[in-house]
Amino acid sequence: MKIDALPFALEWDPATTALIVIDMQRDFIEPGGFGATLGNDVTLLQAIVPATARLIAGCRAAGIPVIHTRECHRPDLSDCPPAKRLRGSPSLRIGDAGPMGRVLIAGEPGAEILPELAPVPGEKVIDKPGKGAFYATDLGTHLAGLGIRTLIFAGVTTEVCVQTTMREANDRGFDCLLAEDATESYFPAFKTAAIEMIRAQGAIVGWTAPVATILAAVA
Ligand code: C5J
Repeated sequence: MKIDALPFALEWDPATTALIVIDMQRDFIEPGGFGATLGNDVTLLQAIVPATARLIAGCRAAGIPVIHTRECHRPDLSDCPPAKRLRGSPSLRIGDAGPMGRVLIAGEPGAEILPELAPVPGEKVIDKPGKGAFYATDLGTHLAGLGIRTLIFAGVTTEVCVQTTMREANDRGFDCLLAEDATESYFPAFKTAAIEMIRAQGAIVGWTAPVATILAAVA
């Protein structure tokens, strides 16, 4: 099968495809979380929730596995490098108590996925300490077990955790397709640049397409 993506049509097989939804957590999308403590306008990210929900629903209906990731750390911070925690001047650091519990800590309300996009029973949820979802997780083993070769990506933020994971996946031999309107950045220019980078040089990292196009191909 082919999907009408950029920079050229992507050949794919729904039977060997999974959707990865990156870090659609309250900590990045709601006020008072990790994203906001860094000084970002989190309302920008809220706009992609409906398109992301449609993409998830379409993939579920087509039997395409949906995998969710959460960027978060253990309560004792043993998996959080000091360089990550101490960098910059956020209003709250990782592990500090905030309005949604301890910032970016597993099990706290802020680390949860938005209720509108919540995993259903049986869907894989990967807690990751890094920006890339392959680093220090069992994602690679899980995908190998499913026989997955193509990955559709959605989530936040485009140029940080989404693009990092796409690059990790690309280096591991997966074909990667980014859903353009189901990903967002706190910096619109960075989203535009990331999309251009991904599909430049003959899809050097992967392909991009709107959710509607992906859903038409999936149906
Ligand atoms: C960031 C992410 N931006 N999920 N995390 O720190 O992109």
